[in-house]
Amino acid sequence: MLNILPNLTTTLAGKALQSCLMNASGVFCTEKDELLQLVNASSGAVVTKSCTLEYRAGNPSPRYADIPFGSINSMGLPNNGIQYYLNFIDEVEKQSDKLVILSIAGLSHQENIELLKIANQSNALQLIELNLSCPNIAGKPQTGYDFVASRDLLQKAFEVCQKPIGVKLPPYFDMVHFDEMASVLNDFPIAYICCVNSIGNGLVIDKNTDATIIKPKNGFGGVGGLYIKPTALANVNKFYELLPHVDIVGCGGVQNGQDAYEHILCGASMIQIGTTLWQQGISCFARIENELLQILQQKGYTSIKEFKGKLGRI
Ligand code: IRO
Repeated sequence: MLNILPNLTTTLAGKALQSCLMNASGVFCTEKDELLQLVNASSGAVVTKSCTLEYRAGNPSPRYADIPFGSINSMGLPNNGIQYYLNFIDEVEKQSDKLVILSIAGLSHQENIELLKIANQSNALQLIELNLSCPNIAGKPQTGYDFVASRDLLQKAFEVCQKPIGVKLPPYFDMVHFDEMASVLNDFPIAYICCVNSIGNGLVIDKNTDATIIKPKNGFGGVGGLYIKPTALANVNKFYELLPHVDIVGCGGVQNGQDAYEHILCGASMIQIGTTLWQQGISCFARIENELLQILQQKGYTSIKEFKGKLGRI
């Protein structure tokens, strides 16, 4: 019998990629040396840290902590400003064909529109991830939880920017909210959606001190890792049903090949790795890739499209 070796190739927003694994925005992608390592890693694409118009130092430390089944962070959008990332994307385009996505997270709608206008001028930039879900800026709600504001922002975004735009969504927890957000997204030519950002405003206590484990926002921060896998899978799967023509990037709780496999079963075309990349470093891509390939081989699949979205129901 002919035994065809499986591969993990995929497409995202019409672009063919060698692997369906990549980093999640925010992890190991703020500085140029980190981004360069990601460009050279065994991953299908790279996304930058979400950026603003100007450099931001972010929130005071400690602002990230590993916790038993994941992580909590309140980084506060530390980044080097949009031009730093556009310059990096220019440089990479000359040496590599790895797709580098620019993540944008303005502190206001006006800032997002300015950022999109600047991004639109870049020749090398191919794809934008508009972050509608940063949970860690004191006094700023997550745009993705305000459906009217999300529509308004997307309306303006597609007026000022002709480049493909994907959106990073917060996790939703109510069927009505999935429907409402889907009906907003359905009205725009969204390149992809990424589900999910961290679950906002968790609280973790240090048992030795009886105090919060991180400092900003009185200890409240976004929760990532295994804690959020069921929520991430539910969001991927619900939006796969509601937005059948939009590519979905799954993000949340991917520690191994089985977790990645489950995201694809739920409908993901691409998988982002956040907490595991933070905890284990860049070698996690090759390990998870091998584990996922082994699962495909065991199940007799040769490509991810053969089982994407084929979640069984009982
Ligand atoms: O605090 C952050 O920088 C941060 C962002 I912009 C985000 O989108 N998600 C997150 O967990 N942290």
